[in-house]
Amino acid sequence: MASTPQLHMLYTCPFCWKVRSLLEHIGLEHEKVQVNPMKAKKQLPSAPEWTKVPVWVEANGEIITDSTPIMKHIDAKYNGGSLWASEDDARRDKWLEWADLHMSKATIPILYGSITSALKTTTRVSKLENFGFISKRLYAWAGFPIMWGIIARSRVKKDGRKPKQLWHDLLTEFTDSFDGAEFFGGKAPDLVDLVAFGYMRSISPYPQFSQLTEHAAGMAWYRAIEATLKV
Ligand SMILES: N[C@@H](CCC(=O)N[C@@H](CS)C(=O)NCC(=O)O)C(=O)O
Repeated sequence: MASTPQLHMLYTCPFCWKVRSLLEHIGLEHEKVQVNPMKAKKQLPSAPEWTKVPVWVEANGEIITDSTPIMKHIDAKYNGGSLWASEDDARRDKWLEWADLHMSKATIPILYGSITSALKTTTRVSKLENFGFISKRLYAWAGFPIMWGIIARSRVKKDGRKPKQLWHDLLTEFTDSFDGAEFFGGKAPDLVDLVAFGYMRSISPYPQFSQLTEHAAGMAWYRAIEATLKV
């Protein structure tokens, strides 16, 4: 049995970036298990019931699934629940749902919404993830027409906005909800900040991140959270 908790993850998965951001914010020691994307479904300790990453496994073997419940669990168990605590539960719940609904959907369009960005992203993903020798090459070439042609193009079309505009609108909407404070949580980040930050941070390994850095209020907030991470 492991002596520290484990995070089973894919490097490029936005939901895993949410949990990683919380772990780095509170400085919790843990082991990262980077699964092979081609074998994830079989390898995960939560399989066959739950076949998605991230999966959190406590040292005593307890398994928690789904990124937001994992974050609440970690905050409650290791951080006295202080990031989830709020003076206004309705506001917190509303914006948590907003981030999980809208920010999660904005990552694919910016990474795969045009042929050139899809090609750049899949090449980078094939280097970052723990693929086997053959599947790494296969993914770099076969992944991009699938992600661009099948998934991303229809999402961009449905939304009607350019992926960059979509992100800028989301960052404006989110930072406007701070009512002049530095963070959603006020003077310090709370769990909603870390959820939104995690989605945005999942774009950071790619060149498309430069399109987000042009949003002044969004970047001021992003950099302020980044400064709290203990890595
Ligand atoms: N609601 C889940 C979504 C997780 C998710 O969709 N993860 C993707 C990787 S980014 C995955 O594992 N997909 C595999 C599958 O759907 O079978 C969460 O927030 O953790």
